[in-house]
Amino acid sequence: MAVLEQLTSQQAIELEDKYGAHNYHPLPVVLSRGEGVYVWDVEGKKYYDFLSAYSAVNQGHCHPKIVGALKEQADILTLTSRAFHNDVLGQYEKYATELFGFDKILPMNTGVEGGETALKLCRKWAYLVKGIEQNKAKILFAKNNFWGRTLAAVSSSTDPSAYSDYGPYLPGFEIVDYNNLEALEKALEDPNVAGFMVEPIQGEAGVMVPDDGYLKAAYDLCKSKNVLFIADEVQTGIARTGKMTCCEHHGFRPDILILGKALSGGVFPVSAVLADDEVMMTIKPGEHGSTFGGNPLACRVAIAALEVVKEENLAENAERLGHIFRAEINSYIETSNIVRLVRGKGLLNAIVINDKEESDTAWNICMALRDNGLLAKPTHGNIIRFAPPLVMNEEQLLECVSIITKTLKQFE
Ligand code: IF1
Repeated sequence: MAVLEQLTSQQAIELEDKYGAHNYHPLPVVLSRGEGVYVWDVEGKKYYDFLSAYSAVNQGHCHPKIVGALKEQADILTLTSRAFHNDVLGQYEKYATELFGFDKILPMNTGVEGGETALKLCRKWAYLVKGIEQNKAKILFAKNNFWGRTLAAVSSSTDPSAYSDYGPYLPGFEIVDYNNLEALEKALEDPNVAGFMVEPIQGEAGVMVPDDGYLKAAYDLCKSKNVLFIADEVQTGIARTGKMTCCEHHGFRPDILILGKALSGGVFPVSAVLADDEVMMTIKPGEHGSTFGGNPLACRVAIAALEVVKEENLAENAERLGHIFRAEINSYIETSNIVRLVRGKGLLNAIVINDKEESDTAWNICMALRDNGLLAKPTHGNIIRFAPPLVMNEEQLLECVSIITKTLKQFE
């Protein structure tokens, strides 16, 4: 077995700095262990994890049932490729399609591959079913969307740090304002529009929750124009917002559902696209795929990860604790001027710091939170996202609230 050296935080950071690409700017903390809602750094200091690997570890770090499934399957069969069948894939497909209520599922690995798959399905459907002229199909995206790092994803991005110097960009994409039904209705007048891909809550944009009724009305508008509503629930899915999917809050089922992150409990990359036959059956053998997608290890892990969400009532817990969290932070805001507002749904929340977007206050607050035993990360300068694992209990949440308010007081 490969033996790892015992490193100090300083040594680990220096190694990454010297040998790794500089495509991230992590908070300076080096983690070496996780369990449930906690992580520990290499010096043994314990923290509450309030990022959950960007909502991938909703079930908590190293959940014994999920890791147990991983270990058991790892000794039996890990990968066959889709050139052959395996005895886990079909069972996973049955379980997941019944759970989410779709005819079929297409398994991939990362979230962005889920997005790519959804867009390919949408274009196939546009030409083979809707009857749009070849190469004319358009797909709408919301301003400030984030769905990953591929060339297609950055081609639809409105964030210069995501798209700059990566051109030329993929054509056939159009941007509409988020949370703006008039803008969507106008864009839908174009008969070549095939789909609208949207996050039910925009994560990277700073946990932007749209107005009540926006999502359902957007879905209805799409239906009236025979346009596919593609829900990117890579971050909002798997109980994060208080229901299995965020769309469930609004009483509709998208035409295409993209899941990732917590679909594996954060054990390794597992993503999926769900749709009914009219859409899914437009892709024929050989027209899309992935070496690792649908591998037996992933399927075993995903079944376990979804079972944990059900067995431990994580959606209900996220809903209940989310209300408590926002109420507690709101009562703090009444007595303070450092936080402008708190927003979110379930346990996907963010606070907006009362300072300029370019200021480093949010970063400094996250450094102080780290020192006080809680890990969170700023997004867009003055916004801090708070997304703990959903296995948290009320007592732990209240302790976290007191760490957060105590820390914020240092900045008043
Ligand atoms: C990074 C944020 C989160 C996503 C939605 C698809 C994907 C993501 C809605 C792609 C990925 C990430 C990736 C991560 C940062 C991150 C993020 F900070 F940008 F906003 F989660 F909050 N759809 N989100 O949020 O999934 O291919 O990465 O598996 O470092 O890029 P992926």
